Amino acid sequence: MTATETDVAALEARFDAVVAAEQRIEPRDWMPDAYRATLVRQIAQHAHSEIIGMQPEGNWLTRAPSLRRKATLLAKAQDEAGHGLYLYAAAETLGVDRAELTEKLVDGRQKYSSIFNYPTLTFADVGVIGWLVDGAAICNQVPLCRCSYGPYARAMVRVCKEESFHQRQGYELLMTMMRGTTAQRRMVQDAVDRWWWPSLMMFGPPDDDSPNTARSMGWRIKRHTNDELRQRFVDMTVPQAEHLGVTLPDPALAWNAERGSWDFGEPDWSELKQVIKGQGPCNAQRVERRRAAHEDGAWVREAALAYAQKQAGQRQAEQKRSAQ
Ligand code: BYC
Repeated sequence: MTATETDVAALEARFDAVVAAEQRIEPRDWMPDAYRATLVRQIAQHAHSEIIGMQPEGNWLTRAPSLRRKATLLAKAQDEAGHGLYLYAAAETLGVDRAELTEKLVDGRQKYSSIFNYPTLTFADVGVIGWLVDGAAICNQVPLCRCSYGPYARAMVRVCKEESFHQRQGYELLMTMMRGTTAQRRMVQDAVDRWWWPSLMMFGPPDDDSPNTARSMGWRIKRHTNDELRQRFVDMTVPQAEHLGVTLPDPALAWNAERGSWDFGEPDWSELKQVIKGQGPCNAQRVERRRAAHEDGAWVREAALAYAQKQAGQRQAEQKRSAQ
């Protein structure tokens, strides 16, 4: 072994020991290149999902049925912008630049969650996104608070607290509609019928078709497989659906006393593949809208940069004066 090989072996051993001891890897620590690349991939996708995820709900901001509903929806969308920012900041600790990540998103070189490629046809969709989509996000993200990479794990703590509020506002909205007219109840059921299967697909492909899971679990980035989290979500959601008075659109849904869990049907995995490939109902529109917003915002970024440079120049001049 050369001296360099010995050094790398020692660094690897330390990295493995930190991960095995459930401690955190921090930005300045040595990490394998593939671990860094996996984190950049997942955190960037996650950040993009938060930002693109504002679009389906944003569609209803100008048409919310009351001032209270509008204020709540605005606050939720603002939280999502905040989540995107924490996550881009976490990705930057790995040595990538957020401008470059945004370029990759709008060029179709990086992904975002499949769920945001479905249209929001009625106001009930706003409630169902809160209940099911944020509910699925919570199941997926609570374990990420124990992810081995410190900045990602810490960002997730606050994100999860806010997602819990989002889920409750969605459920409360749906409860209100279910207490309303027959037309409102139908609207809720229709939204549940359209969002149920895409929500199950948020957890990713089935375990036997998930190329990244085994390695990500070995590194303790992911703490559970896609299928484990999907099952957890179904078990959590079925009683909530009963309480709400809606039917989940799956004839195979049945309590399995032996497993102590709900059996459920197979999502249409070919649909997930199509949506991930960019061929879902709203992919083109979502990316185009993101590109336009990025271009429209160029002047804000330029102004902020010019202001920061001016401030830095003034600070330097002051330091020079006080040193004289
Ligand atoms: N959509 O080997 P796999 C939110 C990709 S935002 C698109 O299982 P992995 C919210 C996957 O990336 C919620 N792509 O991958 C915001 C991989 O492709 P690449 C966003 C998907 O990474 C606003 C390939 O398929 N949450 O909550 O081990 C309003 C094979 O998959 C999807 C996160 O981002 C999908 N559904 O597991 C309301 C959570 N599934 O990159 C709510 C963080 C899979 O190899 N991310 N792919 O080309 C994760 O936990 C994991 O990355 C996943 C996938 C479970 C999503």
